[in-house]
Amino acid sequence: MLNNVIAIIAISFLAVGSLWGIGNLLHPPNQNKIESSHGSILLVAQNNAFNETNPTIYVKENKPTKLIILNKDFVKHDFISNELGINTAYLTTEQDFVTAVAGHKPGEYTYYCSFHPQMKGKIIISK
Ligand SMILES: [Cu+2]
Repeated sequence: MLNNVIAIIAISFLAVGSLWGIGNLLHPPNQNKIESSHGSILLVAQNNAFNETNPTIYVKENKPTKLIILNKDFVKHDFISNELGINTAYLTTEQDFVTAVAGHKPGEYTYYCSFHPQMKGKIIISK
């Protein structure tokens, strides 16, 4: 009897585990994209990248989205989007800066760190 219970529990775990695995295969977690959660976006500058992948930031037009830049590196970083008028000035280790992404015109914009040319990505404003 006890063996049966253990077997049922083991099979349940296997079933849940494989469903979870299949789910991830069908809907792979998208690493290179960031959407606002709870109305704000956190970008961590570390190892000369924003959130490891310099993700594309998605926001809605006419909806200011809070953007927090946090420097977790030992070197200075900044965050600039010329077209959207964002410039944090340089941030030192553990320094953060809160700003907003706001746009009235749907389109594709760019962001970058002026110290590290490889730290650059896109901001997409959609309707
Ligand atoms: Cu940088």
